Amino acid sequence: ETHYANDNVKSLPYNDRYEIPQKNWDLGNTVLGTGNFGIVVKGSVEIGARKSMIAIKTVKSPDDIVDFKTTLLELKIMAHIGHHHHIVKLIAASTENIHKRKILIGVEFCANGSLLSYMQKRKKLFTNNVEDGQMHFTSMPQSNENKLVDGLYDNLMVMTSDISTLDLYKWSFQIACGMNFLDSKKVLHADLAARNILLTDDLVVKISDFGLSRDLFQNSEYTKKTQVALPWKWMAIESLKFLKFSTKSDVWSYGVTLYEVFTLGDDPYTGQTWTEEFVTLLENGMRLERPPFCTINTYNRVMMQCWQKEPAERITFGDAMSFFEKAIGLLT
Ligand code: ACK
Repeated sequence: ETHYANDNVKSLPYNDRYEIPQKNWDLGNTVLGTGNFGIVVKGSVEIGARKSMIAIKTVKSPDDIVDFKTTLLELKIMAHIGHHHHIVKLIAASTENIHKRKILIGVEFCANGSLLSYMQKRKKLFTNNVEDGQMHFTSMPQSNENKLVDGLYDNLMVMTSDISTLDLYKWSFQIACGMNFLDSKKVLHADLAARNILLTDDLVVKISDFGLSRDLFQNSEYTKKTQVALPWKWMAIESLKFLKFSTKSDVWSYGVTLYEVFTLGDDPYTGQTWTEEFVTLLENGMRLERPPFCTINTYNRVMMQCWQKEPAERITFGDAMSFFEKAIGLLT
């Protein structure tokens, strides 16, 4: 069985090259969001002579051991894996007040927020190039730059920028790249979903909120706390049944994330509520249907292959990268 960095939180050494003294941090009052374990605020940090705008993640409630452990694990893993273009970049960290269970994690600011909220806002401004499950080349998708509306709506440029099928394929590719990198570093994500993917101002995907450990899922404190929040719609059969997590269960979640991407942020299995029956349905072959904005090919060769019952039969992130690289090549 593969050993993942997520499993030995205690033995994973803390790489302190990102440490910046607390006095150099400026935590703003703008709360960007609240996750399961952390709070994210907009702020800045001074490194040398340079002040950078960043997003700062802190422990949600320091009294809660699960919040603390999860945040610390995320920091340790981020500092351990180094940089990748499609993983949110760690800029600064502070563990000065770790004895008070306070941690600061400073990451690059992603102006377009989460991929999920971005897509949901753009639903009305979408150029679809897929019809009857086929790509239509007659109406070639245009890049975002060309789609900016000028004239009357000059000052609404960003709001009126359109997205097209091409963007969905690019994001699918970029998410696979980031996940392939995590895989190569033996790190599990364990909570891959569009809500945990960020978008920069130039619409580049950055995977974030990783570092959940199998340990935590097995921890009764965690299960108690997140009974409602458990990402069951994104979880593989073996994760639901045995709390078994692996790169292959991340691949399953990637498939569900693709469903979100190709529906522009629809809730998977809409209307379903959690019951044990859900696992049985999956075991009997129930799967998400093909979203309208991806081709039959994409659905059959990638999404459905992420949801093979047998983990070993699922595709790899490398396979998904090759597939989408080719698809984008055909689109551009
Ligand atoms: O969609 P949003 O506005 O963008 O809501 C979520 C929220 O915090 C909870 O995660 C936002 N957020 C998280 N990290 C960042 C970041 N590095 N840059 C910008 N926004 C962020 C996210």
